[in-house]
Amino acid sequence: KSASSSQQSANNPVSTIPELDLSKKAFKEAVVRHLHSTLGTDENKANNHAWFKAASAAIQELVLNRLRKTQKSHYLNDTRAVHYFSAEFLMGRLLSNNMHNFGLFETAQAALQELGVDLTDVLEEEPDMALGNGGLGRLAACYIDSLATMDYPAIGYGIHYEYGLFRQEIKNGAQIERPDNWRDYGNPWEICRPESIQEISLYGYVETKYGKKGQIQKEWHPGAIVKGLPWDIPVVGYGGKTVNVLRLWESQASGYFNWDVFNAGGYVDAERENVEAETISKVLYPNDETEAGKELRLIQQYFFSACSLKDIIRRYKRAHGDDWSRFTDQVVIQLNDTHPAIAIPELMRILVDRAELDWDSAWEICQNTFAYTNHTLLPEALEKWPARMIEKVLPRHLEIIYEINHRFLSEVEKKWPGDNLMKAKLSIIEESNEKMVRMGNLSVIGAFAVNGVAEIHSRLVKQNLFPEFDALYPGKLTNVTNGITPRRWLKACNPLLSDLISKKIGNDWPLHLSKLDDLSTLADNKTFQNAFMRVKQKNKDALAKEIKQLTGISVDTKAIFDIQIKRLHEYKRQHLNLLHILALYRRLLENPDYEMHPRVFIFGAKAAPGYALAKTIIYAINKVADKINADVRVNQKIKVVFLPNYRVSLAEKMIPAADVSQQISTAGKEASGTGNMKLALNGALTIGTLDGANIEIAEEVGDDNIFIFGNTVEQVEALTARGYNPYDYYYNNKEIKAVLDWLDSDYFTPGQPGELSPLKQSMLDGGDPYLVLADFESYSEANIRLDEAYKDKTRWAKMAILNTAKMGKFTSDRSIEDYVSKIWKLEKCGIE
Ligand code: 8GP
Repeated sequence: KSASSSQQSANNPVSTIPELDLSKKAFKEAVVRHLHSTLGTDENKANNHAWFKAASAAIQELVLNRLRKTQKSHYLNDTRAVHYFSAEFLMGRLLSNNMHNFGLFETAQAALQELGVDLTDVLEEEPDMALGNGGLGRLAACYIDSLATMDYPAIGYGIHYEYGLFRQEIKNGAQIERPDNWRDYGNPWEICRPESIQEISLYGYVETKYGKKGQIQKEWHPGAIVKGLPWDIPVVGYGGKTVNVLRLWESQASGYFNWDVFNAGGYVDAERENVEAETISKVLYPNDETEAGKELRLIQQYFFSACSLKDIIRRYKRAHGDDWSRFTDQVVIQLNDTHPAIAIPELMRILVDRAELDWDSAWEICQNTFAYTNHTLLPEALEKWPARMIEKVLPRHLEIIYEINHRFLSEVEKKWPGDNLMKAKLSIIEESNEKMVRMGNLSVIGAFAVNGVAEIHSRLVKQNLFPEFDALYPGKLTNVTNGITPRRWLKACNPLLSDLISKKIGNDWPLHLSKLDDLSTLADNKTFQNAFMRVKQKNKDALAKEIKQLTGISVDTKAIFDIQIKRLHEYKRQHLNLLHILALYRRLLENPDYEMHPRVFIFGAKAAPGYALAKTIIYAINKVADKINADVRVNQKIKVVFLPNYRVSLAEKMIPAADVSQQISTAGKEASGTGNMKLALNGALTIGTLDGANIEIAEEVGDDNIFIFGNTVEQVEALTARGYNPYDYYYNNKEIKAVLDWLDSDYFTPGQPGELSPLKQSMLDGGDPYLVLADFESYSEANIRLDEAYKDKTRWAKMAILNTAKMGKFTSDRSIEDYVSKIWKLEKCGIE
């Protein structure tokens, strides 16, 4: 077996599509043609950006060819499709990915070389499509990659934000937010589709009328109409056969825009009084895990949900006319968190008010159309909208929500007669001071399936978040563990490791990731260990150059590269990592012979602009970094690096170079994590808590190949139930006390004592809500185990290889197959 597979060249094109010319000659000609005819320049004048545009245009020719074939095939076969509704798609860059998916990367590299151009420089010209915040948005991008790769009919629906997630600069240690103008010089991939414009309504009032048979009819007289202009981003499957679409809506003023009503809303910040309809798709809310609480955000959600529903119904009607009976055979809509949940009452409105179906028939269609994924248990992230705000923006929808709720509460009454507390708990409406609409409850009631994103998370969704719903609707709540696309997160981002793997086990692992398990037999093989660690070393050398260029900091590439990359949030506990760094610093100052392998702590994280403590943590990391990196007493042993503007394309450079992956959230708080999977896939060892998908990673790699520490979910629950007091740890552990007190001094912020005190406060008087102090000691011990393991080169190499080998489960292809078999019930539609 291994003899025949090792004969396959690592770099074989993956794609054999007869009608496409994938030769070097053809690619070269296409690039030059586009340089001349699309960009109006020539080989001598073109800069890297022009080459990027020309190369993208050359690839886009192939993409569009396959897109046409895919769409025709889906149309002729009248396929059932999944419609992935998501307020975020964190796509990153597309050129390298699309080249890889057509099996054209090496060809393109050689072709450009002959033209005197370096592909690496060309790829750097592409801005990230950063239309998302973090995990949820990147997950959506991985899922549409897998859907196309596995030939499933699917379409992603979202918002064409003019500004994606802010660009982060670090000034004197602090985060500064700058606008992200990702489309300044145009986007070579997107296709504008004015022929598919949709119009949606906002504001106004509802008129109650009586129909011919005396039945009550509702008519919504909107106060404003907004146009949605679709932009299509082709999504190329691996192998280039299926090309699906991500359709993103841009808002535009329509002729019918009623400025008076719109302005009376006064919903945008005061300085933007001259508000235009375009505002709706202007910016991505830079919040992760917290609800923005802005009317504009509600309008964004409705805008893209309503445009997408209209688009789906237009397509359905083209094939089935006014016959609604087959709608749920053809259409399934996945709600990526509750952001698009307003689509539920919107579909009811269309069916009842427009199509004039009776309520029960409409509700049956609705309940068989939607499925909902929950991504977080944090109470502050569970969306709620003031009823008054929905009434103003979407008056008819509020009526429909009340009606859904009324009927739902009579179901509750049947199940738990007379139990008013139960009704209050499950009701879509929260009767607080201000009446609120709970989007989570609406989603559970309106969907036929609800899933969490890792085993433990789904269990907690059932046990803690929605236990009564689980009793009321047995079987509705389920799990689909997250996954990541190995095409982007290994094949494309780590070519050296990919080639090494392909040489050993053949080159079809990007499609069948469990084949990586064949590497397990090589984990003890000295030659393979050396080759594997040589690749890691080269990737570390490359990252060290990047670090130098971005921050001016020189790092020892023989040190352990220890990486924590994710959004900045207290529950993710970057400050636990920081406290440990401070502890090491103290140990080294007190005992210069303190035994440890040199280590570089590398961070990447954006904080929500309004999240003060998260910004303080970034500031603290940078201030500590300045001090440690300049302190000759310790800087041969530790360095601290904060890489600014963490994003998909930076992750692609960091992940291949990681020795250690920090996954240290408070148990029960991180729904899944996906960075944990990417890092382990690239041979990094995890130091982590028993939280989210870490638990499943530990099951796959085995306890010997991961550093687990800290309180478990049960222990966290018991500790908080007992009454957790962080001062117990502060007074009982000298090291904890010393490093926390250090934050009050001006040691790290010369002349400015107290700048870091809020961080200390949060962990003492603030109650330490994420149990940093409770886990500190265990974390510190795990770090010692890790350090010892690293000193044994052979042992470490074996562990790293086994991490890569055992990641098969975490391909997003497996997640998609789970969704397909448990929820979506799709069939593949192979394209020629
Ligand atoms: C994230 C979860 O925090 C993470 O554990 C999980 O892996 C990821 O979703 C994908 O399932 N949640 C979010 O990104 C999130 O809730 N973002 C919304 C507030 C925008």
